[in-house]
Amino acid sequence: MPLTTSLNTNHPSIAQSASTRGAPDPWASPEWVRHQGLSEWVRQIAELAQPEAILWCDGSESQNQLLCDQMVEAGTLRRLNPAKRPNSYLAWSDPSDVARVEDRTFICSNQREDAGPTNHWVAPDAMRATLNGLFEGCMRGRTLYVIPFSMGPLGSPIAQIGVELSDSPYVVVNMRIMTRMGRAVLDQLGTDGTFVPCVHSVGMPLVDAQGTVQADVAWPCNPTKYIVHFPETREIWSFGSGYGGNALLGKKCFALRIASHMGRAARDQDGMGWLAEHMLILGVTSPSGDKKHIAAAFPSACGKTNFAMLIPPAGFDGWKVTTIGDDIAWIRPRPDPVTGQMRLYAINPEAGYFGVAPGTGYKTNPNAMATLHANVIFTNVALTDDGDVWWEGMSEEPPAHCLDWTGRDWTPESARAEGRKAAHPNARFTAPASQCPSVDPAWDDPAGVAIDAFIFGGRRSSTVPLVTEARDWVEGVYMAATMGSETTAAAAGQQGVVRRDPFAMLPFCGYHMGDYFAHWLALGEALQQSGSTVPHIFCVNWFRTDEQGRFVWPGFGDNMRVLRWMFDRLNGQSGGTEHLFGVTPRYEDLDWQGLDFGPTRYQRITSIESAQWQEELKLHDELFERLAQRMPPALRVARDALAERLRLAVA
Ligand code: TSX
Ligand code: MN
Repeated sequence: MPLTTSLNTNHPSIAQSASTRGAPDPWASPEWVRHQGLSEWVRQIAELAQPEAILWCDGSESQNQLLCDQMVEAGTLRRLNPAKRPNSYLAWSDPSDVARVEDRTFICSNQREDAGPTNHWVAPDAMRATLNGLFEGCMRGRTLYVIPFSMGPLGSPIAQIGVELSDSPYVVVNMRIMTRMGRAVLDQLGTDGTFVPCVHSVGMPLVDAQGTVQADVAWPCNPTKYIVHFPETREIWSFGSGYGGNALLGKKCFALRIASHMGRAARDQDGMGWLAEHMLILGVTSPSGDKKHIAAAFPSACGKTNFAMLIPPAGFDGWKVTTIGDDIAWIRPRPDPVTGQMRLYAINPEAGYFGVAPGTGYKTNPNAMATLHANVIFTNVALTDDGDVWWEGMSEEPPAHCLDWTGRDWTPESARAEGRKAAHPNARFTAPASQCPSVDPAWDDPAGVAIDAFIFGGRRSSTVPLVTEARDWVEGVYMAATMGSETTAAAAGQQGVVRRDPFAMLPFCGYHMGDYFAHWLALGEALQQSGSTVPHIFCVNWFRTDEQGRFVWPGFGDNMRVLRWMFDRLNGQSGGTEHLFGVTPRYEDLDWQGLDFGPTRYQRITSIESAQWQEELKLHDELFERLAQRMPPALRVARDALAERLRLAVA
């Protein structure tokens, strides 16, 4: 049956499909499914994709075990040595299906301008026609899995429900770790609740149109890939990839692209709206028990997960960092139950970590390593001879022999000779958040945690100082809007190119980036109008280098020194010096206990060079030019004020 209308089940135009009366219905939903709109939508997609069977995922241990066993049988998963890594599995993907495909990612808003110049856009009708063609019969010979999931604690006022239909059992078992998944979600949804429909296929049917049966492969996928979002009707369609952000549709597609649009649209209803951000959330507790919550945005390759699980260094006895989330934050204004003041409450919409494995090690992130002790799905890491996993950066000593992520023999010698990595650089772990030793007691609290500060960071070898506090909300939004990060491509010459990634949201915003800046400004304005204080905003840079290209700041646990300065600033208890674009601690404003780091080195990572900032401003202007049509005037004012301070500094 061709699909001619929006597939949003909440839309009144959805067609009721005819079921055969009397005859047993192979596609009937189980009795515990009480949402008729959901049942009808599942049937409609099944009629299009023509799977051999439909399986409703209930989230149970037994069903999960069955799927894992089937995938082991099929060669999709390898069971790891239960003595080393209990209840854990390894998947090796097709070598062509290893990362998100930004070139194939589309925001199909009704109006092209609403997607903005930084998103790929296709007219919704044209895209629906394309998708109908691709999805017709695409699940022949496979099982269609119905995956009900909640982004956020079940029943939280900030949470949202989605249902993903997928022909990939790998997706099912990953979604079970990354979200609250299963029957309890449908109980929450009731008979007429709202959900975001997500349709996913690996795009490799096992039976062709003539009925000829094909053998399956360990990692089915299709060279043609589409990752499609319809923001106005709140639907997601994904075709051709089984990998991470392309296939686990609750994460980047829903929790960032669709949810960012939802949060912005909600402003038209309640005057404030909410935020869906590419941010970790952490708690900092002082020795006296005072606690603050901080949300932080970093582009990829800046160590976001490491920062979320930071362990304070020696000399910080009694200080504690706890993890609420490592990748995404949903943030909503609500009155503080005690003071009545509006505050921003954040939840982590996810239930697990889908983290980059290479670079995660016992030295750089012991909390992550402990999280990975059991119940993990690894993807594209190496398999050791004793049935465990390994990747570059996990330990100083590589195994003498292993199978690399493509299944070939790998030794340290072959690596040196051929420059071949054991793990793919984008290899991943999927692990339950609850297993993290630093997990915050409130990580699962439906109410969320009240945010006291935002941090924006990037990887910059020069120009941007270790830490700067914005003097007000607009200055902070300007910092976030202009943040950039240097590329870390291994190829010589490519390294060190600054790429703008405003709010670390460039690939993840479901609408025009200029409108997104305006939403942040409006929310801050509304909070302040209501008599509330807004969170402080900081920008950080752990990555300044010396003349030899060596990192000057030790980073990792020592970033606690910066966190402590922020903590004290929030209490009005630490000093700093004002400069071109904010306030930076003087040497004596940081706690140096336990670290030998003198004022001369400190100067290297906090100096502000006017010549560098003149170049930097030109790069800001390039971004603003690109977004010119919808650039909020307040950010232009902030830009001009910075330019004027720079002019005075040079003069
Ligand atoms: O994650 C990182 N963080 C945040 C940690 C809480 N990384 C890893 C790179 C990103 C994936 C960092 N790398 C950090 C950092 O703060 N800083 C650096 C740079 C650096 C690299 C190696 C050293 C020091 C700094 N090594 C030694 O000093 C021995
Ligand atoms: Mn991310």
